[in-house]
Amino acid sequence: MENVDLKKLNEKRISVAEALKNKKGSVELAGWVHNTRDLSKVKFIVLKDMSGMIQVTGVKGKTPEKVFKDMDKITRESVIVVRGDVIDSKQAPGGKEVNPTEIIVLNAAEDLQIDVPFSAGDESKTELPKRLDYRFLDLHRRKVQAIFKIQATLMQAFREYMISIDAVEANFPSVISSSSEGGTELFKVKYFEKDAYLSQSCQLYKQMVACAMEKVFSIFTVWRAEKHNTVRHLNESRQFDFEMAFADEFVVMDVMAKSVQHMIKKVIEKNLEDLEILEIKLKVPAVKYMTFKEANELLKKNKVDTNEHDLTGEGEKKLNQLFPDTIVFVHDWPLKGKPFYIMPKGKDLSSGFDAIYKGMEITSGGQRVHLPKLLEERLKTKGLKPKDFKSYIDSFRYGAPPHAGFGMGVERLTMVILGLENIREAVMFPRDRDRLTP
Ligand code: AMO
Repeated sequence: MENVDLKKLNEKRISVAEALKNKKGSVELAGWVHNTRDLSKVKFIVLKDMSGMIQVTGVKGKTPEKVFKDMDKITRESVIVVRGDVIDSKQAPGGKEVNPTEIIVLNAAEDLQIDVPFSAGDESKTELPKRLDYRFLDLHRRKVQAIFKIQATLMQAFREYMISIDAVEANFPSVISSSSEGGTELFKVKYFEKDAYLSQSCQLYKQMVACAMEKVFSIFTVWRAEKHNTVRHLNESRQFDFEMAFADEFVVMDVMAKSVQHMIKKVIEKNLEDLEILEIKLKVPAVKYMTFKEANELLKKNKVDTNEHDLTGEGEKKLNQLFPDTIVFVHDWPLKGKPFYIMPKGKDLSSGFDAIYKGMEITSGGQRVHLPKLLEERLKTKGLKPKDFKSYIDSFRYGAPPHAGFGMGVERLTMVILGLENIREAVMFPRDRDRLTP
């Protein structure tokens, strides 16, 4: 184990991608040992960093003796600095290799095969629960990195789109005093002498801000104490939230569709290599609108079981088969199937909607109740106490425009566009019923 001057290393080091692209002659690289191979007279290390992989080739009699001698002793995932010369090589992957003059081991990895039954190689067949137990190692894999690089692009592109329509990014409290979605799926926390809860959504806050600042957005973490363990639910997840004044559900469905189209376009542009690693072909989605009644009639016609107040999982899958690569907005949702803050439309229907994409609900939203009297009624109908929502109801007494918005699951969107079987693959460190570490 040796020390190097990290400031100097940063000044001199180039990335593997740069070395592969156009560099010849002396270089300094740093990264992880992906693999080693010993053919007795020739030894190889495959070095990886975030930009790619390059072969480091030692040749007996040519490579400095000590460097050559130690090359095959370096364990996989060890962190090394390689100094040497980049040369063209027909046999090497990428057409270039490094002839090392010096290899410095910054931190040797313990032997993975012995200490943990885990392989950090891209070919690893390790099951998801084990991978999540060793997520810090799992994150060394290019396939896993590709997922999170794409997710980062989604978040960046969401921000970009929102800023382009003059929405203001907002932060909201994560500790709240009462439910924001109705129901009982809240994590209780102690807040000094009071009982409080972890935020289940920023719903009430984004509405209050939109009523003052017109357009607001956030990428917000939410907690839901649902006990079920499914491949599409997390207990801690993130949402792309948007809220807009002077808008109904049709205005915000359009905003959502355009934001997702922009996000996917950016992924196609920026993450070409990551999509290749994951073997995903992405298309910018088309958009389709239908009422809940129309959706259910269509599903019945296709012999799919339907539900009175919600779409069934099977129904969501069928909509994807009927309209592939399309965001299907199902609006005029039954009032009973939507939370108290959604504006009623007549006696039984609402201004709420869900968006289904690639066989799964990714978003729900709608126009909100901005009239205090009606809001009190809606709360009572849902078995909630208006006094627990005093400041929220009061906010609509002093200049609240009609408004609408949506919340879209960050992990759900990542999951569906990358065809992941389990939503946990779309979170670096998932929190579910059983998992609180790492
Ligand atoms: P909703 O509860 O439908 O609506 O959530 C919005 C979107 O967030 C994602 N999502 C989840 N993802 C993973 N695990 C969960 N447990 C989970 N729960 C929800 C889904 C879902 O479509 N305040 C409203 C939105 C609004 O009206 O603006 C809300 O939270 O993709």
